[in-house]
Amino acid sequence: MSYTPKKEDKFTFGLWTVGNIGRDPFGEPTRKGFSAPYMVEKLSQLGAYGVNFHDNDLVPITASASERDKIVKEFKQALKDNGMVVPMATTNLFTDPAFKDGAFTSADARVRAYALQKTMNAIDLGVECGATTYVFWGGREGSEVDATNNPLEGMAWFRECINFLCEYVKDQGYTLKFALEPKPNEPRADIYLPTVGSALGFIATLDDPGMVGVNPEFAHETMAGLSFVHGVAQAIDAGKLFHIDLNDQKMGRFDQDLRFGSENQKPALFTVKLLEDSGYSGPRHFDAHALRTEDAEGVWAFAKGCMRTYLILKEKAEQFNKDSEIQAALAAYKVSDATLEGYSKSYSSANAKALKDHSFDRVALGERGPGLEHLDQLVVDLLLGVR
Ligand code: GLT
Ligand code: MN
Ligand code: MN
Repeated sequence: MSYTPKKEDKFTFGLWTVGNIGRDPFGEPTRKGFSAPYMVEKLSQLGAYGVNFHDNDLVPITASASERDKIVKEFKQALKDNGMVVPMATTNLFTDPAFKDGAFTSADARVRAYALQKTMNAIDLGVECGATTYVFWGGREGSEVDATNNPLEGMAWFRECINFLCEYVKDQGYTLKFALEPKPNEPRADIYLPTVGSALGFIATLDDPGMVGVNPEFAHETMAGLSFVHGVAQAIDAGKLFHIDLNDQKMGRFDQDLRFGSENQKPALFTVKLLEDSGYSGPRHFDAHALRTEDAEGVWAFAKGCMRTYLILKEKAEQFNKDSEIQAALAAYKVSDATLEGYSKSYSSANAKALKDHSFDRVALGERGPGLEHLDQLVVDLLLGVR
C-alpha cells in the first residue's frame, strides 16, 4: 500500500491548521501563513477532501460587505477548481477581546447578543460554502473566578443560545447539524462542558437534542487525562458522533495540537479502528498544526504526515481484524454462556429468580486469566511492524 490519500478517504483540514503561523503565548509568529485559495489548492494536491473554517479564517472581522463577497467568491472558485468541499464551518468566538469573559456565557447580555449575531452571519457563510455540520468550540466559555461567573447561569445562557441558533437554522431552511466540541481548559482556567460526557449530558437538555451532537478532539480528552477512544465510543453509542478532530497530545501539557499519531500510537490505532469498524462516514478532520519550529515545507510535511499515519493505522486495524492469532486471543478472552445470558439479557421475575437460584463458582471466576498480556503484546508487535 502506498498510503497516498484519496478524496474518498474524506480527510479535511481547518484553514486555521495549515494556516497556523506559529504564535504562542511566549513568542511571535514564526511563519507568514497562506491565502485560503492557496491552502485549498495545496491540500487538494496532497489528496485531501475538503477544508473547514471559522468565519474569520476566511473573512477578516473588519471586512466590509463588498470585501466579504469578493473573498468568498475567490474562495468558492478555488474549491471548484480543486474539487474540494467544505463539510464543516464554525465561528471564531474567542480571539476578539469582546469575548474575553465568554461569548454565549458572558455575564454581559450585549456580548451574548453579539455572539448570536456573529454566529448567525457565520452560519450563513458556512452554508453558502456548502457546510452541513456546524461546530461550537466554546474556548472562552468558562471562568477563572467562580465567585462571579456562576456556572449554573452560564449553562442556562449557553442553552438559550444553542436553542436560539437551532431555530435560526430551521427558520432559514438550512440542512445543518450542530456539533459541540468539549475541552477541559485553555484558554480559560475551566471551560464549561469539559469532556465528551459533559457535552452529551448538556445536549439532552436542549429543545431539539436530535439536531446537536459532539465533535470530540483527541488532544482535549487527553489533556483531561481521559481515554479518547472511550469518549468517541460513547458518542457513537449515543448516535452523536457528528464530527471528529484528530490530532495528538502529551497528557498534562498545554494544548499541543500535534500531528495525528505522532505521540500516542496505541490510542490512535484504536481510534482509527473504532471509526472504521463502526462505519463512521463523516470527514476525518485534522485539527492540528505544524510545530512552531517549521517553515512552509514543514507545514506540508505535517499535513501529509497526518493523512499517511491515518492510512497506515487503517491498514493495521484491518490486519488486526484478519490476524488469526489476535482473533484467537480475542475469542479466548470473551466467554459466552447461553443459559446465563438468557437470564441476564432482560428483566423478568422468572429470570431474576433463575439468577438468584444459580450457583456460581466465584473462586474459579476470579482465578481465570483473560490473556490480556498476550493480546496486548500482539498489538504492540503489530504497531512496531514485526507481525
Ligand atoms: C481552535 C481550537 C480547536 C477547535 C477549533 C474550532 S479552533 O483552534 O483549539 O480545538 O476545534 O473552533
Ligand atoms: Mn486542540
Ligand atoms: Mn478542535
